[in-house]
Amino acid sequence: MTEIPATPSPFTFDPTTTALVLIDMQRDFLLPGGFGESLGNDVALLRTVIDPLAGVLAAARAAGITVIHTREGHLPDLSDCPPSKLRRGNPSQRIGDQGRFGRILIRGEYGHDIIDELAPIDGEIVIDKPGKGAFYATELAAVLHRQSITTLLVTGVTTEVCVHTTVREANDRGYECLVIADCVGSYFPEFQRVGLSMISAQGAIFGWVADSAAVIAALD
Ligand code: C5J
Repeated sequence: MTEIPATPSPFTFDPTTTALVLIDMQRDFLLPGGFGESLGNDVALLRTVIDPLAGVLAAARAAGITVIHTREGHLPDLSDCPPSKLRRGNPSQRIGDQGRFGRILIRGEYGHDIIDELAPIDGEIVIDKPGKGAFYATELAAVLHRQSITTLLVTGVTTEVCVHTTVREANDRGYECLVIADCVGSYFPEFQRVGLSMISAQGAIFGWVADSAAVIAALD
């Protein structure tokens, strides 16, 4: 067992039953000129996550920890996208429309894939998800069960949307979650702050929060 300093209390995990989860580190959300920016967001806030997350990913790979990447997106015919989701957002840039990096959030398009800095390598799991949560309508639960994973180190974007939804889903399924504070990002600084507080409040109601340095030191 490994113990690291965390909020609200030290977090203990066994690397052999732990997975590092990278949520939606996709070009559509992170690249300047992409979908995220077209919605009026400052992608620089999300891009601060890339370097610390690259460090955690390298440490996890060196330690032999299971690595799981997720991608939010839809089939080209949008049959897996509820009309309610399709109607949301800026009318000129909706899911399935042509964007600078291909059709927005459509599987197989350049913009849908993971940024080069964090690209999956052979043996890593990639979960394609149509929703915000990584458990909804995906094989994630089966993959974790098959690998006897009980603990998730959660990273990615955005803190208050897909990270939060996934952590909440994971809680209800009995997983212990540690959210790595500098490896999750939001377009909105106040959502980042409050989103992290909500995870660890009330004695870790959803999980624990720690910095990448603590996680990297523990995996060394
Ligand atoms: C959003 C996500 N923000 N990955 N997706 O729509 O958080």
